[in-house]
Amino acid sequence: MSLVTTTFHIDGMTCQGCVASVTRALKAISGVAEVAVSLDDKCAAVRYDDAQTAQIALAAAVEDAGFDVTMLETSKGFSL
Ligand SMILES: [Cu+2]
Repeated sequence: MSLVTTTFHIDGMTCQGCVASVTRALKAISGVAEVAVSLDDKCAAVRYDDAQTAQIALAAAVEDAGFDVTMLETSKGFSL
């Protein structure tokens, strides 16, 4: 399986509760392997299997949780 990492810029996170909401929303998506959310940097790095999901679905999940999302960059190169 080949994993892709995408970094999202997320606006609207104000506390660790928001971080937890974003993390939960992303981890609920099948194909997501790893999520790292930073409140200070207002971003989330997501490692996922691009055969199972896509960055647009990840962004939509975060938007549904009530935050504004901008996709920053995607890089291939991780494999398990
Ligand atoms: Cu909050």
